[in-house]
Amino acid sequence: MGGLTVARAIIDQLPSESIFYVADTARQPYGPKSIAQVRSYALEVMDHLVEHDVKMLVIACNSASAAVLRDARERYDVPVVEVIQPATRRAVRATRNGRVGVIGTRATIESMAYQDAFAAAPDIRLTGVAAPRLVEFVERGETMSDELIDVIREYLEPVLSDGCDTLILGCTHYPLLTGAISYVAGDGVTLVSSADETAKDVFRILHDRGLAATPGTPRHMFRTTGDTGLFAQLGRRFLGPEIQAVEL
Ligand code: DGN
Repeated sequence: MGGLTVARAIIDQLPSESIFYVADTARQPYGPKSIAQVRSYALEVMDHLVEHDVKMLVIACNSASAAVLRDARERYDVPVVEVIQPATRRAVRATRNGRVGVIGTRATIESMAYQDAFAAAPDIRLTGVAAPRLVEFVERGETMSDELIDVIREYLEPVLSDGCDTLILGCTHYPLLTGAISYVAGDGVTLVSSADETAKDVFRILHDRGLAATPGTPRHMFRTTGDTGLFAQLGRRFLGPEIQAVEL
């Protein structure tokens, strides 16, 4: 489901592009699963997309990006964009004091994928916190409550006590909690959304490689491996009205 925040950002930034989206809701959540398990699920979904002749693959999930990025770039001929590098680049530019926090699922944080991504910026100190409960809040539509604020406060404690001035929302569900996270983190902390930064990468690569669509009306297609009714209902919250016009 979280990938829909990335789809939203791509639709906003590249309104002529058509998206073929696969939501692996039958096997979600990826976050608590082992990296090996997430890797095999994600490669299966990407193989399916490539069979449908997509011109680019976007891994719209931090947990899946952490699990398959290296393999995916070798396995497919089309460009592969993931969500970790774009967010890292933005955070490196945004921080003024060299202290960056990242919150994500257990799979993402334990994979150390963000630590690897920041290896090229050794002066930056990274504080990573697994925040598994936040996905549950988003999926039940609870984006503003005292309980949510308390949970976020607890997760952000190490980030704030380390003096981080920049925080990566390292899970594609979290853009829907921007209000609550920003309320707890305060104005002094810049939030970096992996969804927005990934869409900028998609734009850059399509433009630079001459792969952009000609202006026109896009045709999006959304598929789910799970329950279509539930996907459509939750999808409206994640993506907005476009989900109504799609084939499920
Ligand atoms: N939104 C996914 C991510 O970016 O890692 C995790 C979703 C999940 O665990 N359901």
